[in-house]
Amino acid sequence: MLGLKSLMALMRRVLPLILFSVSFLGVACSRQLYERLPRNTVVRPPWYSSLPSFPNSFGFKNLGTGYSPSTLYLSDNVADGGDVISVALNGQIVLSNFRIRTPDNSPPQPVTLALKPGPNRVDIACILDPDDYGCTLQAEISTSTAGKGITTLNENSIPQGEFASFHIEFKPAQ
Ligand SMILES: [Ca+2]
Repeated sequence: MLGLKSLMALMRRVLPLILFSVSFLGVACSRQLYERLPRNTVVRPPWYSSLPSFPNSFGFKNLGTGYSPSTLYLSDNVADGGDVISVALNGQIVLSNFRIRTPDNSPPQPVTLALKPGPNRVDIACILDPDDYGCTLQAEISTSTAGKGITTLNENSIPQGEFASFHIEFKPAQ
């Protein structure tokens, strides 16, 4: 039978070896995991697309993104006059009868966009324009939070009952 003393002596000799093996295996595993990570993790920022503008762009620029879904952040661009809008993506309503606010009054309204590769049509309808200056808004496309993307605004206000259109071009990032 092994005495307690000799058992302790054995452990003293064997334990460092066990610890070393475990830590070596750990390093080897995480190294292996690291090797399998994709090499390219650069996030492609959104851009202004060179697609032709719609006749009813009302001054909106076309936008481009490498990611779907991307988020469109919407705010009132001029006075907080009570503009109410609806937004459609490729003919499907994604935001209905929403009252936009200026950035100092409220954080921008996020709208998640599931995009198809190529051009995607965004229609913004001016449902209500209480101050009669038309609907004036800014739309920021971002792949993360508001303030990290690029913004377009309609230079010409959209009269109540009309809608403005622009493209979001989706080119999947590699
Ligand atoms: Ca207005």
